[in-house]
Parts: sequence; C-alpha cells; structure tokens
Amino acid sequence: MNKRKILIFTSVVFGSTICGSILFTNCSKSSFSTRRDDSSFVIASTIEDENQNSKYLVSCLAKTFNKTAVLKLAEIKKYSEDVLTNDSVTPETVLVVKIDHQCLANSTSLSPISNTLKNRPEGLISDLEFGSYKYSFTATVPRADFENIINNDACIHYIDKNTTYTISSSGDTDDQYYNMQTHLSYIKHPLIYKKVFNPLNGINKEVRIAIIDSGVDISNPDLTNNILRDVRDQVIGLNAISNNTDVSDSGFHGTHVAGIAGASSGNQIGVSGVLGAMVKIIPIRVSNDGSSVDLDAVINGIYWATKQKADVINMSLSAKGAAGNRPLFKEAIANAIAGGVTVVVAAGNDGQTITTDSSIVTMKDCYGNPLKNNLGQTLVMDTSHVYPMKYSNLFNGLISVGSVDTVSNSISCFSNRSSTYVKIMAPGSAGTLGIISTVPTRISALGYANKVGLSPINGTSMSSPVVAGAAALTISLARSRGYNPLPEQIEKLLLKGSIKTDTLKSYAVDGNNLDLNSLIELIDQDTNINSTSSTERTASFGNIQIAAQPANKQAILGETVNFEVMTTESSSILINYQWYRNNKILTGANSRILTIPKTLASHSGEYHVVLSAGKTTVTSQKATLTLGKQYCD
Ligand SMILES: [Ca+2]
Repeated sequence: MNKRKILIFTSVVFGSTICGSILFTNCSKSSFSTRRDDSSFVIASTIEDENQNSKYLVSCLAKTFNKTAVLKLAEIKKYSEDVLTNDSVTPETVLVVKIDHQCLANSTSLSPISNTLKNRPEGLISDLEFGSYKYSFTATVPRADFENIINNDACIHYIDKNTTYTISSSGDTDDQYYNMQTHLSYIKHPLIYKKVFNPLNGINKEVRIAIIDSGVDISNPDLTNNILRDVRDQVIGLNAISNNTDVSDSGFHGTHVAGIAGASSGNQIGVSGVLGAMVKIIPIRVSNDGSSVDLDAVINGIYWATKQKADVINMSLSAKGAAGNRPLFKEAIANAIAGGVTVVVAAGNDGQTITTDSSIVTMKDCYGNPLKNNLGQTLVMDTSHVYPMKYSNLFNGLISVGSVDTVSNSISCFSNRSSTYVKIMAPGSAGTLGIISTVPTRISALGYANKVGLSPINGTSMSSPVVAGAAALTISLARSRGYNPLPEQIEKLLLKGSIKTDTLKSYAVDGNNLDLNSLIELIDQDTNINSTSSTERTASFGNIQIAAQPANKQAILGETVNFEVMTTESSSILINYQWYRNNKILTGANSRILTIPKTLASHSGEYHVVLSAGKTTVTSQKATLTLGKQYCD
C-alpha cells in the first residue's frame, strides 16, 4: 500500500536525480527535497546516519501544523543490520517489529512474525497506524530466509533491534515549597511569573506536555488538575508496556519529572512547575521497574503522544553505546517533529564530553574514581554514542539539555557535556540538596521530595523537564499572541533567548543557559510586545512589512533559482512563510528564501509568498520565473 511512495522516496534518498525533483536547500541543517507527486508536493529531507549504511527521510516542516505524521522510514532494507549475528538472526535477539495494523487485520496469508503479532492483545496502541512490538524467533534464521520472510510480508514495515534506555537519575506564587525550588529561582521564574500570567498579553492558550517516563502519579494533589482528561474525566495517558491506561508510576522518576515541568502553580500547596497553569500533562509510562525502557515502548509512546496532539514531548532517558542508535527511534522522533511536537531530551548522566568520533574512556564518578561493575571490572564507554541526545544535530526541534548546578553555577559533575551536541543547560542539581518536585505518596507521604532516602534527586533528567516547561511556556505565549510556532522556531527562541554563560561554553552550544527573563524579553521583542508594562501593547500582535519584494527571474533550464523576500523584521524568528507558484501552495516551502536548484519547464510561472506573524498577514507581489533552453539529459 505504501510501497509506491516508499520506492519514490528511495530514489530521492539515494540520489538518482530525476527530472521533476526540486531541492530546497535552505530548509534546515540537512538537505531537503520536494518531489512532485501526481497532485501535490511532498517535502522531505535526507538525514544521513553516521554509523549505519542507511539514510532516512524526515519531514522538513509540517507547516500546516495538522499534526499528521507524514513520512516513513525510507530504507532500501526493511531491517537494521545489527539484528544479525554471524549472518543469522538468533533466538536470543529481541527484535522490534514495526507493523501496519490495518494490513495485519486484513491479511490472511502472513509470515510467522505477523501471524504471531496478529494474536497480540488489543489495546490503545492498536489505534495507531503502526505499532512496534517485540518478537524473537524460536530457532536461528539465516539472513536469506529472514529477508525472504520480511520481503514477502507487506504488513511488516521495518525490523529493528530492541535496546534498553535508562531513566534513573542520579516567588510570586504561594506554593508551599516555592522558595525551596532553587531551580526556579535560578532560571528567574519568580521574575516572569506575573508577566506571563497577566490578562493583557500573557498566556491564555493551553498546551500539552507528554512525559515519556516511568509513569506519573495522577493522584498527586499538585498534578491531578494538570493531567489531560477526556470529557468523561478519564485520564488520557498510555501504558506503552501493558498497552492500557495504567499510567501509575513504577518508580518516582516520571512523577518528579512531570512536576518540574507542570505542577500546579499558585494553589498554595507543594511546588510549581515551570509552566504551572494552562498546561496539560499526558502521562506515558514506558518502564515497569522505574528505570529501564525498551525501544518498542518508547516508540509507541512517541507516536501516541503525537496522536494526542502533544505540543512538547519530554524524554529524560538515554542509552550508551552504538546499539542505542535505532532507526525506528529516529523515525518516531522525525514524525513527532513533523507533527508539530517539540522534543526535549536529557543529555545523560555519564559525566562525559560527548564526541563526534569514537573515543573509549574509563567511566568515573563525581569524585574522579573509576566506576566498576559488580565483578570489579572497570567500566568504559564510547563517548560518541549517547542517544537520543546525539540526535540534537539531526533534527531542528529536538533540544538536548545538560545540567547546571544552582549552587556552584557551573556544570553538574554527572552531566554529559558538548559544545556541539548539548544545546542548552538548565538546573538539574542544587548542591547537596537535590531538586524538589512531586513524587508518589508511597515515596514521601506529602507527595513531594528532593531526596530518596539520603540520595538527592539530581540529574539531567531534572534539567530536561525544566526546558520542556520553558518550551511549553514559549508555545503558549506565542499562540496567545496569534502565532503558530513550529518546533524549530521554539528551539531557536529557547537558544537565542538563553544567557550565554562563559563558564559553560565548553559544555553547551554557545554556553546557552536557560533564563526565563531573557527568553520572555526575546519573545516580547519578536512579537512586538512591551510586557514590562502590563498596559502597553501594540494594536495588533506582529507588525510585519515587506522591505524588498521577490524579483522577477530569468534562468536556463537546470539552473538554480532563488526567490527572496525581505521584511523590516527579517531577524524575527516567529515570522512564518508560505510560498506559492501560480497561486498553488508549495507545501513545505516555508523559508524566507525559496531555492529551486534544478529548474524544469514546469517551474516557470508566477511566485509569491504569504508572510504571517501573529494576527498580521502580508502577501508579497508576484515575481515571474522565465526559463530558457532545456539541456536536460
Ligand atoms: Ca503547587
């Protein structure tokens, strides 16, 4: 059913240039391509995997913001090479099979894999177009037989290898413990609280944060009102392991993370989340032991969060080693971002500098002592492999977060670091105190804790939801002012709006250190608001004017052509662009500059762009593309 599309995509991915394809190179970090389908344009990007011989198609910009996951993994093979051991798949290998639910339901003659999965228990995950499920063969299957099975089974979309990720962590509100929340004072939460929650130009749009974690105690008094529920007051959440709605916390981690991002503000009890009002938490449980997470659960969790229209996904989890780099993980993230979801992930707690090239180092604790396993062997790791944090350079809209200590004002000793892969720092430790947040009442009777036993609750797991909360706040504020921000715009605002801390420059890109006051100032500036005074505001949010119209172009067929528009506010992050040709929308052509690298006769015509910012929409003049002699070979 999807075969034709996949084949077309594959030809793009592997570079057999076909007359008819256009490249928009200005779209993002990687090269993006559009391709003319029978009726519409589909935009995609190729993302090369540095470790495996595979490439991925990832949506560039789901500008329509309709939350539809649009693209599929475009692999020449339907499986990841490392599922094989000595050219066979052994019974010991736990596979993760991504399968088309409808195909499975409608087919009768299926492979042993699909036949087994057809008898799986039904549940919430069955509502997704694709589900990912664990499967192991009962006997060793040679590669040729394995390929034969999956190539003749149209319901199998892809077979990956299971991997286990780890989630364990090392003001103005009247919330009872607000003054103990040093992570909030560090990011200047008390300073912005009234600015953000004022009726004139503050927040009035609700946003959703999915917490993919060990579960969430939805009865915690400081969380219960901020949990997403349906009209019958049933919690909208997923247990991705049991495939049901039991989202209860298998440890304490997920409840703690949820509270940091979105515990109720100003309700006189407990703590405040970074965004404690106008926020709904979608609890997604992916662990049964409070610590380890299998690939199938996290993938289904990401798709499910996307389907529930999450605005932000927080994943305070990571895995070390090349095996943590999974095609299906990347595909799920790509679809989430394409569906308008900003993804925030922890940098990991290995205390290492994350490298581009392979580097094997001895693991050490915060005191510099080598770490050993229970056999007394010294532990080592390859610092070039920590996931999903390292995907921060694959995707605009995925933000990896390192930990800064609120007491020392420098990097937390346990935090992974990198001036390339860590995009921003946020508090994840507070000296010896630990970060206080919500926990299940079986951990602490009141439902709050900064320690478990004598161990402070610290970690990049805590830093990540600080940024997830800030991302949600940014989305809410922008939407309240009439904007419709994309994940890559949210990432840009968070990074540009952070303080550049010199002592963090070797640990995170530009020394980016989350600061809500600086962030809100940037959002105010970008949306033409002066929020220092609660009475002052512009007549209409957004105030764009075109300073330079797109110019007519003449070119020879096959040449590259750029159309460009300039505004008086061209540095503004929140301006949205939509290009048209002959009044037909060019889906995915959403940058200030439209690039057509290989012009075809069909590309001639009139181009214009519609710019929108807040409640202002401006249409450019039309520019004509005239094309000369064709030399297409
Ligand atoms: Ca509270």
